[in-house]
Amino acid sequence: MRLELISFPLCPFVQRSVITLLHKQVPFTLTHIDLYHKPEWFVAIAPLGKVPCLRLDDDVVLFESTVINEYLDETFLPTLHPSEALPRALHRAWIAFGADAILDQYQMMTAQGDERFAAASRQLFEKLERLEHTLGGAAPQEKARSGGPFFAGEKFSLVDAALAPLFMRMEILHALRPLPRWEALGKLRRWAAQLLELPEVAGSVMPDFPEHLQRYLSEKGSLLLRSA
Ligand SMILES: N[C@@H](CCC(=O)N[C@@H](CS)C(=O)NCC(=O)O)C(=O)O
Repeated sequence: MRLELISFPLCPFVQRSVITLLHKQVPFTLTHIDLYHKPEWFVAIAPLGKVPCLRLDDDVVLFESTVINEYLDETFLPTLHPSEALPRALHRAWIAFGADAILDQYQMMTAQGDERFAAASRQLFEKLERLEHTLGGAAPQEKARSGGPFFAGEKFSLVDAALAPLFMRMEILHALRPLPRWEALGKLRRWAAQLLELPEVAGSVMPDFPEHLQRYLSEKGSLLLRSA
């Protein structure tokens, strides 16, 4: 089966699927498009007009990163999802949580005006702090953890693939302008560091990704670059 992932190079949702494909060592091609000038062929095949889309054998098109990742996970075994229904449901819930945090992060990176910037930052950091406390607490999924390095302990899961793009951007932003509330999240940062070292995560973005992201932020007039 031929797999073509349709991408925008800076998109964290595409990155979720690239990580999953690389982790599972599944051959695929990557087609980048310009989201500001969407090609007609893309508009025709993408029901929501968003990347990622996964085209199978030039025929069927899947869309939505969580759906694409679950399809890849079920098709190219072994699975990265827990085998039991409750932990699997919790993993799906945290993947959805991660998607919301990615959107908050995007809002923070591109907010125009101090009020919007403050609101987006507040929403993002409240989520990150909640995640930090969940990792240390008595939530049901914690019982499966064996002290890291990943979300569910020793085994890399789809939660790791889904959150690594968020963490990669947090570290890049923190390097551009110190973010004390991120710095304070010890467990998340240890988890992030483990993820960012993995070849499937490091190789999921173009070379010089931090510089590309910084250029994008600069074009967007990001308030994060104010003191950079
Ligand atoms: N829920 C979607 C979100 C994908 C998404 O927002 N992609 C952005 C780029 S990062 C996009 O294609 N935006 C184009 C648009 O909204 O027109 C997923 O998980 O795949």
